[in-house]
Amino acid sequence: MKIGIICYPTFGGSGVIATELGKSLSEREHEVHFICYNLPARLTTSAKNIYFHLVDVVSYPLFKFPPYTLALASKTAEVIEKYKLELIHAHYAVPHSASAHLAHQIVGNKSVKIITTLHGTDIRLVGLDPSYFRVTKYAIENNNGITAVSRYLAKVTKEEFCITCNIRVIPNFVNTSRFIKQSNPSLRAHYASPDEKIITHISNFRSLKQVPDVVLTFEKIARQLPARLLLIGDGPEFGRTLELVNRLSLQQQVTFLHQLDNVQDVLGISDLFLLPSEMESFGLAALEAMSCEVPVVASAVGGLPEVVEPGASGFLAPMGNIEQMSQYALQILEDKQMAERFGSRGREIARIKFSEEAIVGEYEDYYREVLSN
Ligand code: GMT
Repeated sequence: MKIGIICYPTFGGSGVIATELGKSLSEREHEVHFICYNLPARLTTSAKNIYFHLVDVVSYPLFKFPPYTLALASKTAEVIEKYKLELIHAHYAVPHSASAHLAHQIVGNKSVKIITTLHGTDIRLVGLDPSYFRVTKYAIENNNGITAVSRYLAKVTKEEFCITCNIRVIPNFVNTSRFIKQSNPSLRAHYASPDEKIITHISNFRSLKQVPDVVLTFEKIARQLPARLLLIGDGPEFGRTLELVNRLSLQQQVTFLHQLDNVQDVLGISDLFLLPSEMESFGLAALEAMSCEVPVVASAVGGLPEVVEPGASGFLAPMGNIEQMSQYALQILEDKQMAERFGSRGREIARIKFSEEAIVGEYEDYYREVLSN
């Protein structure tokens, strides 16, 4: 198939999944065209069957807000025609589903089909805002196919947007060969001494990720046993988090790793992963941790119960309950057998339910189904 992928080229979950999906599809002999405003973080264009098309969002003094949505629609229409694409797969509804729909109208070619994958904040936060609600609902109802990354997200989308069209649940996936537990003593020694536990958190440091709760939970853990906290990622809450680390005098125990290309290396040496988000439609970082045999302590919100099996691969606590999260964390860190059992079950879940091979196959099946309608 000839497939166009529209996504945000950032380290965020939707961009990561879109990029990994495109790479995997290209290895399965599909021709994949990425259409983005930057080269996606995990993409190398030298790979076979992969093309990259830059969306150039031209500015003009009159524009207070450069019209990205239109530049994307224009570029998508151009790429559809030039490369005779059969399918556009947009990731993140706002504004990608609308731009893709517009491109479809522009080329007037009914044989190209549009699919959007809903990721989470595009629906629950941005899409529901009155500024974007009508256009998001319209695009969802008028695309040829819609997928959601969890049952939870499919359900809330239908309820909140009052839509009756089918939403196919295709969960996120992980490359279990790359995300694997590693015995990397030199890397481990770089971050911690042998008696210290390594606790990790990865996110885009937006307020809904509750990164300060990671620090507060860690502080309670570190009172009971020697531990280090590795914070991977960057974003709006970075300053507030740093300030909290300083206020609690945790500078020696907390390391900020900012944007990392190889998060799997750090997950591979971690003892526990914390994700206390206010909302999470899936929690890709938790899945990547599980694939590396790292037990997860997260909040019981959104689609996280579909990923983390509470009491088997980690624990889920009520959102904001730092006391409960730190107790769960200590329970795992102080019990070697439990930690190993949770780690193995996490890896098993990743391999059985969320492997790249199986889920990319589900996308291929869905593409064929949509193309045949
Ligand atoms: O808000 C974010 O965390 C970023 C966002 C994204 O699109 O990059 O993440 C969402 O999509 C991820 C990939 O499907 C999911 O794993 C995250 O759970 C989801 N974030 C939220 O629902 C908050």
